Amino acid sequence: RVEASVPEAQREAWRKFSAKEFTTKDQFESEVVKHIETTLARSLFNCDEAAAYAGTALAFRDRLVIEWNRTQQRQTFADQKRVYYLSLEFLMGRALDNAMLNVQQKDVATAGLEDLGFRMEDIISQERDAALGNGGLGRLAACFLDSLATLNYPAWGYALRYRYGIFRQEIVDGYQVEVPDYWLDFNPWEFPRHDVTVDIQFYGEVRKYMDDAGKQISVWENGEVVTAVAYDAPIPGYGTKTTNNLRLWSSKASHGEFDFTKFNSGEYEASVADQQRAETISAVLYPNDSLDRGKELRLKQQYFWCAASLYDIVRRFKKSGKAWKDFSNQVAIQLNDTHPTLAIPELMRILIDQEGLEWDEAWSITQATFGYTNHTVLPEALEKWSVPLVQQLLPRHLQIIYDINLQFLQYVQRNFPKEREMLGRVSIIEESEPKRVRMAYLAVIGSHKVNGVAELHSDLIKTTIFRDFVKIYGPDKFTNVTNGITPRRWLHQANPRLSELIAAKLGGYDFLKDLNLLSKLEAFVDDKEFRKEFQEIKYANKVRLAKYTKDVHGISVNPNSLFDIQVKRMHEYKRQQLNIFGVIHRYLELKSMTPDQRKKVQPRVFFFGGKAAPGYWMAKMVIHLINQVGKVVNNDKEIGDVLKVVFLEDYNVSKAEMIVPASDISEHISTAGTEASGTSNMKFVLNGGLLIGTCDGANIEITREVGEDNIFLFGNLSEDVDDLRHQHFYGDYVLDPMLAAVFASIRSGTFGDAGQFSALVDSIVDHGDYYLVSDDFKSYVDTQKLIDETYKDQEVWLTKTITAVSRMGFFSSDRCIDEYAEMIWNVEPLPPQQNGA
Ligand code: T68
Repeated sequence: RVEASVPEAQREAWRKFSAKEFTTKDQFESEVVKHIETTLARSLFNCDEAAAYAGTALAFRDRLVIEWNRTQQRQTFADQKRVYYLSLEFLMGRALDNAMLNVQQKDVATAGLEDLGFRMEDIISQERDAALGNGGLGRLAACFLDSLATLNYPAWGYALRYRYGIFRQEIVDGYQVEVPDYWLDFNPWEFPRHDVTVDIQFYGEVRKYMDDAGKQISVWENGEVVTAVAYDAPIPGYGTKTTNNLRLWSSKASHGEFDFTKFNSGEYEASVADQQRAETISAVLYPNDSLDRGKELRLKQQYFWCAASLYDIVRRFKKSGKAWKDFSNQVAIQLNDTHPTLAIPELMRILIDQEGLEWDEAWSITQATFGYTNHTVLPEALEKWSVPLVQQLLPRHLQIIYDINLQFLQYVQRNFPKEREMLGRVSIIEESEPKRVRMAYLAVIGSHKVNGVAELHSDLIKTTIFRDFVKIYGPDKFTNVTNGITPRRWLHQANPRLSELIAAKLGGYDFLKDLNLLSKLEAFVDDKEFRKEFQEIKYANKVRLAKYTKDVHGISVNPNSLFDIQVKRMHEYKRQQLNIFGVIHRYLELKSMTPDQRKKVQPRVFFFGGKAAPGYWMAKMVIHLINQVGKVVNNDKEIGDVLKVVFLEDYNVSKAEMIVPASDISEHISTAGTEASGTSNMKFVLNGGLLIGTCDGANIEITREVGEDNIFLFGNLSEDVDDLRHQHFYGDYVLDPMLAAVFASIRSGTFGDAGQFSALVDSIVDHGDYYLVSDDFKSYVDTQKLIDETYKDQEVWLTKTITAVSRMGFFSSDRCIDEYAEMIWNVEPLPPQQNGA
């Protein structure tokens, strides 16, 4: 309904009774009690913490929805360019705490809950994580949503509504066991939009015919149809009324509950099976974070999501009544990795087959619309889909991909006539058996900008995987946007006391919106009172992690020890094995000391956490080794508190919020050139911890910002990696002797049956040490020694941590989003009007 068409009397009634946001404690309590008594049908006498959480969440959800409706209306009226962030993963974690802080009503709610007999902490911890992601890539998407809303950009996220998020990890006898994460039992944050559905086709065939004007028309028909249903989640910005939308698609059979023809003819089972097959598409998040497995269901997920999202985006554009040439002035679509690359041929299909545009016009619209972010150079992670599979599932898209490739190769041939070998190298189709579609090349060719996620990484993609494309398109198509993190979740929410201390010094919380203001903290680096409080906060955060470690894992650790933390997905390139070998080395040294010598050693606790992909047996072996080492070391009476090893089970976003603020040192020790950026490195420094790291990913820019004195770098550089690998290949190197001693102790059975770990040891000793553990071992051990020495002078350490915090402004995801907006999307913010309209 257009406003003018509604009679004044009706308008008056709507205005009078329009939903209002609570602003006082009493109003909040009244909302909570109403939800508990009516929505949940409970009472004072059977309201447990779960129900109190539900009531609180529903009260806040109502609040968000009011602003979310207004934001959507405002964005529709403003009619300016919108950003669509396509990501198969959004690792959101918990929503309640974030919502309370972003709308700045946590104090009101804390007081209200207390009146009703509950403690805020207990209520927050009732919520399950929305774990719709694997790791850094998915969490980056979540931080970006927070920044987009906070900076008032008109932006939508699009993903799948997985019934099962990333698996829960249990450790049984030291081994990882995967448990399904069924998280949708109660999810107050989503709104089903049963009226927003899209029918998506798979399989079938392409029929070509000439229309009356003699133009060739392609029709994709006779396929199987699955319906996408939209579920929306509100994304509140911090300290603004802008509330954006995350739209998640769920799959269901296109004919609703049952196929009634089948049902009526007695084929009950078959009709249910159809339904289940359709629902399988959005059933589960693939748990591989850096390996492409090429499974058909994964391709189905990708197309289902791309097609539903594009349909939605195009529908919205068409409502504006604008001409197609304006599409890329209204729409920017960012491809988070290659997972949504099918959106490129899908938009071409819509424009050509359905809207009747000519190829060239469709292609220039498509290129102008898309931007592509690359997150890896690891060859095993680059997506390549088998041509026969694409042919069968998406026959029309394969034709379009071949046409894109043909045009592209002709262009290359014209411009580089002498470089015939280049054609095979840059072709979208890899001439393997079977042939495969190189999705990264399709993404580069179909986008107007390609970015890496840290400076080194953005340089590397230009000299390795996309080298030829830099020559073809020129260097300006490639750019860098160094990753960032949202200070709302990773400082204010995870470390409220530190946030409060900073606010007290800087005269308010403006730094949460402009993180560069942190630089003003440096003036307080010698302020005695400030230093004391800063140190007390770190200690309290360590005490909290120590308590958790005792309660959950039964391991006592002393919070006065140096807390050393490595939490991230388990992967050989991230080198948790280097860390645990370092721990074993330390243990062997301690065992060779006299008790008096041992007393002088800086006590340390090594915390590990992270999931291994279920089929990645080497990563699982490292988990097992860590647990075996822990078992031996933690029970060694001679060692006591001087060394402890803890594997924190089921690392996830909400646990990160507790773990990150508790570190003295965290480890970011990937083989140089392999970690695109890393983002937890930024979180740890922002929370007053220092890093030990290689010259890799964003570690390099963190060093530039905080200064070389405030970080512990070690190891070989990325430019040396090729040569070193060569030397291993030709047997032209010596295994580091300290590492040899570590292996000898593993082989002698110190940590249980040595056979269990032989593949891990052999990969280094006999199979080329691809990740250069031996080459970096000495430098790593020496640097850990330096850390022990430095930590002994707590005043020096404290100065380093405070200085580093004050220099972290650059790593806010707000800075990233402004860079994307300016360099890639060309979109402007749409701030809410002061009068609330
Ligand atoms: C990470 N990638 C990078 N991938 O490893 C990390 N992959 O260096 C970077 O900081 C981060 O992205 C953000 O840019 C991932 O997390 C995945 O999770 C993934 C998931 C599915 C398929 C492939």
